[in-house]
Amino acid sequence: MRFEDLQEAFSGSALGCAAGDALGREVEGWSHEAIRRHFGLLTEMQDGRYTDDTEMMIGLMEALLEDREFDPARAARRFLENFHPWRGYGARIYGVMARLKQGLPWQEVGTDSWGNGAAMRVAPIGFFFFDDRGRLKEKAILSATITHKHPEGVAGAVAQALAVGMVTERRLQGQEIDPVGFVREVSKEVEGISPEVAEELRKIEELPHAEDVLEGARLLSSSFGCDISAKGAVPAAIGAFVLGRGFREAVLMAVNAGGDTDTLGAMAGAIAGAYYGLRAIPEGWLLGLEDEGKGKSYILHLAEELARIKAEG
Ligand code: F2R
Ligand code: MG
Ligand code: MG
Repeated sequence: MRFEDLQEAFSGSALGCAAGDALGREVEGWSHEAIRRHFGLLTEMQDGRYTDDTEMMIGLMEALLEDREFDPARAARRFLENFHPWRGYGARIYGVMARLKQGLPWQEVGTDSWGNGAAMRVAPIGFFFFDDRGRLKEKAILSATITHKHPEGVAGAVAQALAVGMVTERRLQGQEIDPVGFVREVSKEVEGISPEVAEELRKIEELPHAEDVLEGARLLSSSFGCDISAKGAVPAAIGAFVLGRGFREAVLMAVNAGGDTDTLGAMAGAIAGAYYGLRAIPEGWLLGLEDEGKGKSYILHLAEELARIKAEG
């Protein structure tokens, strides 16, 4: 596999996640109607700051660079090292971090959470293991259970990782996505972990065509929970990728759907970024993204290093 091709997909996914996260941050928790009333259509990010979604994704990329087989103990250590509460974390994650700080092993710090936090950060597992579905699933489950032990929290992470992995594979093979087949495959793979999440995913097949971004956002908002749960958010994000024609449309549909907007943007951005590539991310969004410390240059560097490892085999 050519480094340049892998780099375009891996960087697109990682920075796509950060851009979607930063775009949605300002309106996290707002309803679709409230965003529409205030902005018409929200298209520009405020200050380019990302949230917990990207901070934890960075931890997974760092852990993969330390050990390409993925070691959950290293990932948990990175989550704690990178933890900035002001980025806005799920309520249960503060307890997870406190237990890690006390020195508890990673197997003992998580909760029975069905939140979308394991899915929002999982993109690197998806693109790094895109060529081995068995390992992709195994590592997505391992990475989820550090914090999320409820089957719906785990299934959401597996579905999101699979979506990223499958589109990465299609892109690298130069093949187009068949949306119905793609959704069926993802849904089938998670049926055994959570039939409830699998059922929500199948709803994507029933979505009508959206004329424009606002129509797509409205459809997502009325069809899915779009909330802090894995079951409500992951199908909406995958739905945004399926409905959107290109990276920008997919992310705008996700964010303007309302609800858990930073997370919907992060997940739709990670899938669309892997499929359409780094070059498809609007220049203005990339320019606006924070760059000091572990900002966009650092994320780009991590994605490039992962692509280099993959290219070397
Ligand atoms: N937390 C936020 N945003 C709110 C604060 C941001 C605000 N703008 C600020 O600046 O302060 N966003 C982030 O949280 C979501 C991911 O959450 P995660 O990682 O899944 O956390 P957690 O705590 O495990 O689950 C989330 C909540 O879901 C409910 N819940 C989960 N499992 C439950 C169960 N078994 N029983 C009952 N409730 C359960 C709880 O309320 C959890 O706290 C993303 O949106 C990310 O952006
Ligand atoms: Mg967040
Ligand atoms: Mg969120």
